[in-house]
Amino acid sequence: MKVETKTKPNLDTDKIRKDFPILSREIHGKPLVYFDNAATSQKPKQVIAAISNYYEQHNANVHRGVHKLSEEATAAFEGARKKVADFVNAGDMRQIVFTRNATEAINLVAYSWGRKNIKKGDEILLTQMEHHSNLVPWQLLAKETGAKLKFIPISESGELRIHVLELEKYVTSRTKLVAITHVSNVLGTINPVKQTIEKIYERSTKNFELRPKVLIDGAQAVPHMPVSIQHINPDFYVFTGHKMLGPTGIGVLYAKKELLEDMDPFLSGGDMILEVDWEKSSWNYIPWKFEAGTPDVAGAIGLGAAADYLNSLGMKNVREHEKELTAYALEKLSAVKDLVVYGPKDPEKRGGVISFNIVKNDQVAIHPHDLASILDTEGIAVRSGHHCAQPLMKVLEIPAAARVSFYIYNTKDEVNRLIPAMEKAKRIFKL
Ligand code: C6P
Repeated sequence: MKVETKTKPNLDTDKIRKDFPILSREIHGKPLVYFDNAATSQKPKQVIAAISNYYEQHNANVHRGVHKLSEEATAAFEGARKKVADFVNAGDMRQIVFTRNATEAINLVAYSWGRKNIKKGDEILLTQMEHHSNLVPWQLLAKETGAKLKFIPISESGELRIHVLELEKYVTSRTKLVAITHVSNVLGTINPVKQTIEKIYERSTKNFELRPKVLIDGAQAVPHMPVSIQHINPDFYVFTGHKMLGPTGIGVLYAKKELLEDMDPFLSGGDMILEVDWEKSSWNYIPWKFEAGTPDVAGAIGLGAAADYLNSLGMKNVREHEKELTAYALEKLSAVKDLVVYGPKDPEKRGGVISFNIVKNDQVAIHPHDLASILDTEGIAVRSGHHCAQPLMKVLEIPAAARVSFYIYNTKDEVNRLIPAMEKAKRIFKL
């Protein structure tokens, strides 16, 4: 029997790359290698065209006019909400609130739900691997209310320690909210959010009067793998458009319907009201109760087009492509002497994010900013710094890290260019 050794690639990167005009740019005379996708992704022609087409043909304010253009703009805006709801299997599109980004979505929950439900002595449980966006809003809430923050620790391999004994320590009768990232933007760790939520629910319903609410930060998950919110079953789930081929300025909050109904508005003004009198007002239906003022109509339409684009590739293929590239890059990087990679070694357990340092005698030997600048001279864009996760840097005992992060258009040939560029940096630093 003939054994098939060459399998079909998950994505046709040659074809995909033609959709991204920016990828034909040269940087310092070298073809651009864009490895900073966890910060923001590039945008395909289809998304750019959807935004241009809206401004050229349908531009009007939404939910306000009875004229044709306003109806068209409203239909495109609400159509985008439906596309986004379907993309993450949210169930009901009324549970999708458009925000500016993931950060604003978390702040919305911290203000509207948190100010009403968190009291002195309550506990908010986070993890050691949270992005500042899923930490600072809870710090402010805790300071204002007298609540306490607790943190699920991470293991040596950069995974959450969430076995039963740990959860007994961290989930108590006072825990009112658990907020966890789905995928770490530094370690790449894919957290088992469904199982974690189940364990938390089980522990709290067995032992306590109330179960805590759970918020999942999906900023680094939704762009890169199939996500079914109904399957994961969180109370809140947030993500951001610009990391998933969409434009900047548009993000998403998903929440359970009864929570949205019960929460007070975050921002107030036009469009979020039903009736306004001199002294008081009543609120619009969800989700518009949380979308005060003229929304980012073009942004939502661009995000809808991004969801269409990703659907046309298939999110399973996107995940497989990134997994293969990550495994390849981890193997290639392992040949670079003195290079330390943070996070799980197993590509199954991580997304397409690899943070690393050149370490000698337990010290970071090339500052990641220097490393990133040298890679830039080779046309390779990577991020360096604390990655908006300063407390995690303390846990890892490093000042900063360099990070490559992949997406649908990245290739093994590009990874091959990374290795000599790293060696060049080492030569410059005489390492
Ligand atoms: N991380 C990175 O380079 P906004 O800025 O609101 O669109 O996304 C915030 C955010 C929230 N959670 C996680 C896990 C994230 O990674 C990010 C954004 C970027 O890692 C920019 S700091």
